[in-house]
Amino acid sequence: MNREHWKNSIVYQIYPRSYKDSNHDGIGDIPGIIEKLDYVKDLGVNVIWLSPVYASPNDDNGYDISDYVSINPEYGTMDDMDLLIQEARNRGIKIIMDLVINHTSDEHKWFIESQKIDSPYRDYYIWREKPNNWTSFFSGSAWDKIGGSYYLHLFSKKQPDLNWNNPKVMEEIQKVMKFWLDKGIYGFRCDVINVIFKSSLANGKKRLVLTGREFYHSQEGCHDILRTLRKEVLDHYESFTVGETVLVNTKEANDLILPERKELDMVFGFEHMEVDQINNKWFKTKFKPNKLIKVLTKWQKEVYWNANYLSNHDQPRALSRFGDDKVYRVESAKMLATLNLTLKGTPYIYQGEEIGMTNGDFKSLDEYKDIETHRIYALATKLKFPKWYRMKMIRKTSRDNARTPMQWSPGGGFSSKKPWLKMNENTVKINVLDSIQNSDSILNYYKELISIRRESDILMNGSFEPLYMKHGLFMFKRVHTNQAIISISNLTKRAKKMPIKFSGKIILSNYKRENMSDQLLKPYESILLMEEA
Ligand code: ISL
Ligand code: CA
Repeated sequence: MNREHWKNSIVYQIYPRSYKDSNHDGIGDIPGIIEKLDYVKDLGVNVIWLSPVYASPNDDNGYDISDYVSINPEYGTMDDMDLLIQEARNRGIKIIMDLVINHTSDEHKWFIESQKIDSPYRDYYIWREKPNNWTSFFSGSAWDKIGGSYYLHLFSKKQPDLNWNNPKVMEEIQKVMKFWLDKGIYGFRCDVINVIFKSSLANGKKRLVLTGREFYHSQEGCHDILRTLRKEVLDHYESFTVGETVLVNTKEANDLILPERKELDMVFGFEHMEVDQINNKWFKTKFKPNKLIKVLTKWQKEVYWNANYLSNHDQPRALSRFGDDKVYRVESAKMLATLNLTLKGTPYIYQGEEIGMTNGDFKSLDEYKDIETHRIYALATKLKFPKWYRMKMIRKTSRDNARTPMQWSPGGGFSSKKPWLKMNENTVKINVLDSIQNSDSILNYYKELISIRRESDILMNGSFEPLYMKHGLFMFKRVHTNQAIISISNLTKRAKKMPIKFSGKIILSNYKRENMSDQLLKPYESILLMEEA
């Protein structure tokens, strides 16, 4: 089996809580996903990344797992999960699941047991008599107290960190991974995988965000763990892994994915997700296309194999952030799609991106459900930021922007009940039903682009050669066996003169351009050209 079979995949991320509700409780579920598998199949993707459906008290929407080998009843049963895997396979679609092993829920039996000093589970977690100065990803101290001791939680206090210095934790997680791989899943998206090993619990250098990160960010111990998981588990299955690796640069990314390292297969970097902020994501700046183009080019040139994404369940929707969700919504959504699917690497599409869904239209704080959003709002209140500024912070950056229910029809079509999170009112004009019937829709453009991508050796395996990256224009060439496809994108709302004269056959255009004689690129225009040999 060609170990790198995953290179030719196109992955579609489903956030189960917001995809489709089948039992009228306003919450998305597994039978709902099964109902929509034909839609996913028609899109043309061949892998689904399923965000967590494990047993969880939902403090962090399932990224707080209370039992790795059972299903949250809100999402269905283990039989439903087995059926989903089978029904997906019947359609040529594989499933990767979210492996969240930096922490469990505080309601996991291991953690409940570990609260007893002399329990054999005590060292499954990180307990101390007094906290150090580390801070959480969700703001505030990374420690909370139970009984007379403190435990570490890099995320919420209901997400206690596992102690990866303890070989028993390695044993337990290997069992969990085998349980799911034996069920026929195709691998894992590994949650915050490069922070799981803590090399010291000493006080960290005081920082505005993530004090203490020098002791857990991409430590050597983490590489050892990944090599062991690969050797003892993953290499015995047809599988792949994509790591979610916060804060990594291109070298640290390669140190996790180069084949000879035998650790992960690819990683989600964040550098391109940080081009419109000052020091942290809650302080957004005006988006400058050239910054995004520069970072994407750097990762294309320096990283062995990229996991290309512009949206996910943690990020504001790319269309609202990097495109134009008002005037040029359709054109800019198609341009961003072309960009993401013609870069070198494995493309990831987030649910709703394929129909041009936008950020949420929340009007008040109580409409937000994300724990991180509420903690940041509380901190900003404590810091006496004015209310209008606090609301602006969360309107721009809250993870709930990406978690609004999937818009299946003008009336919503997600649930017959009030959804767990407010559906965007623009479902009346942005929805799957209308998109299917409209030949010029973003959805039909995605389908065409995905089929071009899946049939093109050049786009799957070709080199990346930057051609032009100025004034908001991004042009690059993909070359394979002396054939070349040129990807041209205007990331701005202004028409721009083509800086290079191209010739060749147009294979895709978001303005249905016939030829290259018109040397003016329209606002958010994208063109895919097969260069004459
Ligand atoms: O949004 C983020 C990136 O800027 C971070 O706030 C995010 O929490 C971080 O990247 C880690 O994300 C992952 O782990 C978290 C969970 O809340 C996120 O949903 C998950 O993607 C803890 O499990
Ligand atoms: Ca439901």
